[in-house]
Amino acid sequence: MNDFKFPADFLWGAATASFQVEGYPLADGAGPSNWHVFSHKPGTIANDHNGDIGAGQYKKYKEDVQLMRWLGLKAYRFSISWSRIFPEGTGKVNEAGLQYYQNLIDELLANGIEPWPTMFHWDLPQALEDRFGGWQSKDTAKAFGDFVAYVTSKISDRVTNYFTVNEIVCFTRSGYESGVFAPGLKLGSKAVAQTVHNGCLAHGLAVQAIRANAVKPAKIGLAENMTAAVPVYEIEENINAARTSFRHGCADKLVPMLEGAYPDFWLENMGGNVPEYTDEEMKIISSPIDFVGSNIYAPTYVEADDNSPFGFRNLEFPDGYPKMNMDWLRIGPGISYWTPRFLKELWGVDSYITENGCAAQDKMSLDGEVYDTDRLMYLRQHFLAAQRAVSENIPLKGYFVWSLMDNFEWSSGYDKRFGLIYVNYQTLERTPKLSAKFYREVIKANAVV
Ligand code: PNW
Repeated sequence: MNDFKFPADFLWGAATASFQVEGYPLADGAGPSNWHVFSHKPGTIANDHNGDIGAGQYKKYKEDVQLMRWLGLKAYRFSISWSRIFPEGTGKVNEAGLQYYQNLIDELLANGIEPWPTMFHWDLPQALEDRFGGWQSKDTAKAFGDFVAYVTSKISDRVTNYFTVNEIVCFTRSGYESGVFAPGLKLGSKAVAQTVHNGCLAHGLAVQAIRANAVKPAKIGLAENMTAAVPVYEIEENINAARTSFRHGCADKLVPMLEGAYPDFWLENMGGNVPEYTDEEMKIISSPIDFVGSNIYAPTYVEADDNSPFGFRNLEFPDGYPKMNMDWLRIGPGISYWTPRFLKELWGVDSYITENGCAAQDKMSLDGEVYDTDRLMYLRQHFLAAQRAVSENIPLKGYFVWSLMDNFEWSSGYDKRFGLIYVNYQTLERTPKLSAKFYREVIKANAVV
């Protein structure tokens, strides 16, 4: 009988990001981030929401750690806001900003929860947008390396695991090409490709900075959102096609990081829009890492196709394909099996699911409970797929649900709720949803219940 068990050391966690949960972005001497500036421009964010309050974690972190403890989390993935610590991006340190993260880390450890910081989750110091054009410039990547070196030297006595950057495509393409995210620019193809390369360079410089400055051996990875390719049905031809599609989707990020070079098909395809880079930078970008984090939400179904140049075809979705409460959030739990499997087959890496979860139309009912059976079933199917992976000895080491609590969902503002814990934005009161009670039992049993 399959009892849907996970390995004893499987790391159950939940994730958030600084700008989305903390609130009070200018408190205690912090400088503005590009997301602070962007979200205060009328018309950029649904309902003109902004991050001024977030979920208020900056003031309520102790209460939130108690909720994590109630859940039984083994690890908390949070991000460190660069402009709280370096208000100008470089130069003078704001001690109070650093102190906040030291307090949070101490509180987590005192409650038996491992801190898993992400060094960059999109909130770039606005000063670096102004001085360098943000991710358009390699100077921003260099400044990131310096920031990471400094923070590592201050927290590495209590931190072992680090994520460098979160979702390169979202802080580069979505910010500088489509302009839906900060800083809201619409640049040409070559300039955009340069931002992506500079994001990879920032990752590599951060890996080196952590290795050089950590006072005890560090484990390092990044959190990436890849094209989560899934064979549309499981015959050998479709599985091979999906693996190729997965690698193609990673061509300008994970491939250079894990193989040391941009792939030929990508260079040919990019033609004159290939970014400026040096051999030295490719060495930095491919600095060895310990694991890959995958942020996976929605599938791309792939079918073998002998008539296409690389033997695969990513399928269109029919209208009416089931979704959660977000345009792009199509339901397809197979990603929690296939992503760790392809990461192993292509590059032999350990992996964590660093984000998975969904937005749902949560309502507090009259009895004070939030019955998010839709989110619960979404998560349950994903856990079953992850369990399939670990049962086949695929090195999937842990799972961070996005998100611990409702928060600022970027351009969608506060109406799209992703949390296990409901936040009343009038009072900042927290209420665990039904999905949180379910997750607590999964963690307790170390099995899908
Ligand atoms: C991730 N897509 O972003 C981020 O890391 C989180 O900060 C965010 O809150 C979460 O997922 C939910 O959106 C994504 O278009 C942004 O497919 C866009 C997509 C996926 C993830």
